Amino acid sequence: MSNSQGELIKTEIDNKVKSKTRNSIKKSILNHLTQTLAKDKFSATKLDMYTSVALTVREYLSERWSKTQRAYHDKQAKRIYYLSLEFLMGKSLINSLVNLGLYDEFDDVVKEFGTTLQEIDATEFDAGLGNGGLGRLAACFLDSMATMGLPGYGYGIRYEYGIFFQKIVNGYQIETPDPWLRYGNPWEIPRPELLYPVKFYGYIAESTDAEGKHHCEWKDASEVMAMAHDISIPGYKNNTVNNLRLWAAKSTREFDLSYFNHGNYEQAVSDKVITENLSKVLYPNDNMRQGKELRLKQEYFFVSATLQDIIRRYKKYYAKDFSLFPDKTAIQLNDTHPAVAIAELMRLLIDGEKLTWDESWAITTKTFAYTNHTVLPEALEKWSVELFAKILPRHMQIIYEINSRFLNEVAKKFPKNSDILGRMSIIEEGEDKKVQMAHLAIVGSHSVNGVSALHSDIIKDSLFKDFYLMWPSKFNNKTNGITPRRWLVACNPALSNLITEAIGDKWVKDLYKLKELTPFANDNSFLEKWEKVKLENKQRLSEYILKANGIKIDPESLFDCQIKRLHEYKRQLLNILHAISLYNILKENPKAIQSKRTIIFGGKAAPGYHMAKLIIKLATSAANVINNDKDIDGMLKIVFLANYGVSLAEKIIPASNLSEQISTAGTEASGTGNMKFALNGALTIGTLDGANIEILEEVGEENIFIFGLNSAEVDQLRNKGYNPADYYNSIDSLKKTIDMISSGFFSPDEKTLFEPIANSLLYHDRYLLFADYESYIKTQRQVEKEFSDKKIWTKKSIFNVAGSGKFSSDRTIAEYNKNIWRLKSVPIKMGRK
Ligand code: NBX
Ligand code: IMP
Repeated sequence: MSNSQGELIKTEIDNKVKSKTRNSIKKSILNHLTQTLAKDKFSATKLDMYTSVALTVREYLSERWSKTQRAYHDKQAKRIYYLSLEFLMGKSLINSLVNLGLYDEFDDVVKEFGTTLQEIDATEFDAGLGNGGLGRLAACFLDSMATMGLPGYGYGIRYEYGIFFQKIVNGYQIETPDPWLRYGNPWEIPRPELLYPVKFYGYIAESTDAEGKHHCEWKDASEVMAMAHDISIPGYKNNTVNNLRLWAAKSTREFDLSYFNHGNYEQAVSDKVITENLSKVLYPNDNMRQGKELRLKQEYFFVSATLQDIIRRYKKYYAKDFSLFPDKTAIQLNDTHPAVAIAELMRLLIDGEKLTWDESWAITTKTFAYTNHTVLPEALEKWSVELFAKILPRHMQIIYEINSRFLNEVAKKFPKNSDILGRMSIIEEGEDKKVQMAHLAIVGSHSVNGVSALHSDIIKDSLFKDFYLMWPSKFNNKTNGITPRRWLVACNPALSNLITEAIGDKWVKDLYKLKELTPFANDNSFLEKWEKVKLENKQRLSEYILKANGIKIDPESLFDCQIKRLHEYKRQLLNILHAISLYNILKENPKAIQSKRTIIFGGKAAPGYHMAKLIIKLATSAANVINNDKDIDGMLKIVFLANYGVSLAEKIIPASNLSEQISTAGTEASGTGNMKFALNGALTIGTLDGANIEILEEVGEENIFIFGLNSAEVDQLRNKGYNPADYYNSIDSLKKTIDMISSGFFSPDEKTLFEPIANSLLYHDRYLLFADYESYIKTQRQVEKEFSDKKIWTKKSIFNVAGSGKFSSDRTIAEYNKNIWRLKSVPIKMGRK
């Protein structure tokens, strides 16, 4: 048999299998429409179609899920538990199909039903169970763990309401609730049998038994039940399906009954509602402490249920022998939000399993690892001791004991240094004593990591310097990453196909392979195809913008995007200052610049963060004035896209030319949006902050626009004494811009509206916008010049994609696994059951 005959036979077999798969997909969708939902062709809605398709996809997932979970049990594999208050999953349909390798088959079948996957996808709600980077990182990590065949579990809260919907009304942000579960969630499987009690309040009764052993009992506590809901996490074409387990609060039956027995039915019902409020809503603050009682209860609720579940799984094989626990269990804390787990594991081992303090502490510290995501002081979690002791009396005792033993060690290590004890204590002394959760997390973990090289250095050199001196080997870096499955294959199919045509498809699992694109930058026909893909993506986004905002933009213009949470340190204001100064230049001469520009903003402000909300109003107000000014000949447009989230990012990023990553150096721990843009062929304009530094290293300085002070220079300037007024007085265009803002040029009906913004810059400028202003403006002129040469820009776009290999979350997870978790991957074979 010749080679080509062999190929033919193989193709024929493939086609037969595919057609069989198509038939069974079609049968299953029909079955769900008619049997599960009791609909017919007269009554089926779009939602019914979506639900039927999703339930069909779920069948493929479920089979693999069971196989995977069984394999982990059979191998008694070591597991990694990723504990996070946030999982920003976005939509599941397309991603599941891509990872299952069934996209084309489903695409064909749904066409027979007179619809398309894109149309069905539009019906799905985002699972918006997170604020921003930290929550999305958790979602990317789950995808990578599954793709690498690692026994990874996500554990979190099944919030009934995710991050709020943002509407823009009259230029202002308005928040409305996100009822993502209203029409059911075909991706989750409720597990009513998996139910754990979680206690709050009450007091600790201490006693000593006949043998002289000390016992603590938690009495008079109120109890809430945690009920599991499971969500499948498919790996990319490898049959692995891991689990994301989210807990919902349920009231206990006894609780209801005690009132009921006394005839107080109404009270019973109202208490049930109050209890179940625990998992009602995600706190919408990112990088800002709030200190609310309900938040601390959420943290403990999910931690306690999770540890009970982990211990149940462990005990199945090892009963009461906990000596192997750290060899079978790794727990990664996604920031300090789940750090109470350290005290909870101690409690479960000491009070529950009757282990000694020393045994329990050895197990605990070998099990936990902590990831820090911020250096902003206002974001570091601290809980008042009073509140903590009220809600978790036993944990407060345990934390005091951990602290006292820890401080003894510190005193031994640093004798004659009394200041250091106060600085390192887990308890911050003062009128209102506080539990410093980061200190607890560091003391109770064997690994502490930052999320980019610079950030990890800052942690060692300043934020946690004392701890680093005490335990240098605990500290390490794990530069963040993103999953190329969602952030290229699924969101940018045209570019993804073009890349695969050029270099094959191995890059999807081995992103460093993108380097092989480099020589194609010299291939003119490839450059044309690349440019065409980008233009078509921009045309699609332009249509969306016209529909959403009623603004007509030129798809050929430079798409300049800043999409991220609204925060002063991220400096959306610096971008606005540039827009206004560019407007002033164009007002004098519309031909003064070389490229037409569309500035696109997207991002939510925390509902209580007034300055961030005012910045949104300034962006929309400036957009109104500038977009409607005939004098500038359409050379500049500004668009604020409402309700930025995972799904909107998937639309914007493939259409972007320029990625704005302009935080004050030393403030953005890493950034991951920066990586998504580079992977989709946008060039970055950015400061030497977070992972921007590593993007620069990977793509080369000719292919990125770096400006502004570096983090050492920022420190120096602050130490020297920074005076923003000096810049205002000496830079004409800056002065003019600030004066326009403060004098009401953009708010003619409310002249003083933006004064607080101008004043905060003039008199404080905590994030040094003025210091970086000139460098930023100058670099933006360079951007326009380079964008005007299509060929050079396209080459640089290719070099950005070619240099993005490092930023796969597969690489990040491989590093976590090699240095911290040390798990073996477990291959899953399908075939006969
Ligand atoms: O975590 C973000 C950082 O700001 C980014 O630089 C980093 O890339 C990303 C992933 O490592 N932090 C973040 O998103 N924080 C929060 O969303 C947050 C949420 C709740 C909270 C504090 C912070 N209480
Ligand atoms: P868990 O890991 O104990 O939460 O169980 C999750 C799934 O793993 C179960 O629904 C079973 O499909 C599978 N499983 C549980 N226990 C065993 C076992 O002892 N051997 C093989 N598979 C198991």
